[in-house]
Amino acid sequence: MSFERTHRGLSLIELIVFIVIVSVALAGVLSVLNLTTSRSADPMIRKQMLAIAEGLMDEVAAHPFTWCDPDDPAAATATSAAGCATPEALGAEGGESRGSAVTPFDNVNDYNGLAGITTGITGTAIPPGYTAAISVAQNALGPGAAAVPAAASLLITVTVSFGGENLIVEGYRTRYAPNVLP
Ligand SMILES: [Ca+2]
Ligand SMILES: [Ca+2]
Repeated sequence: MSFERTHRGLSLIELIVFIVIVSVALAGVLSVLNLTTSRSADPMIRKQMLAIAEGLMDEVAAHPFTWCDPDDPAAATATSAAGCATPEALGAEGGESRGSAVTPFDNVNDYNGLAGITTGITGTAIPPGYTAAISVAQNALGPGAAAVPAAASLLITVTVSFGGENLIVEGYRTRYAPNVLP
């Protein structure tokens, strides 16, 4: 047995072949990584959209859900829309607008149809490029006989957009305390 033969190192040719094979393999792996990154949504943008949507959802759901407009004297006593001089209907009542100092939105349903939102709950601007829209609709909640009827359950849908991307958050508000005013 020859000592030189069993312990000889790599030849230059073998080394070059090794480097070429590793380079080709690495290029393949990197190109897959590149493709995955470029086609996945930017996580920062998604997180920002979610934060905006959740903030708006909290703002809407924190409002009263009464039969009468809360400005109506019967708002705290009416047990149906028939008992109101100004019943609460889907959408804003006359003169109401979001964040108004005089006649602000005063019910969950007033937010229905609000679009092009660029401010958060505190009135401060949300980051540029993001916009939001809100819809509110009667929607029965729960299965069969146990369902909360549509008249006592509102589905709130907040849609936040950035570029061509939309993120939708849905939540329910039920009439658990119809006559309670803030
Ligand atoms: Ca109202
Ligand atoms: Ca309304």
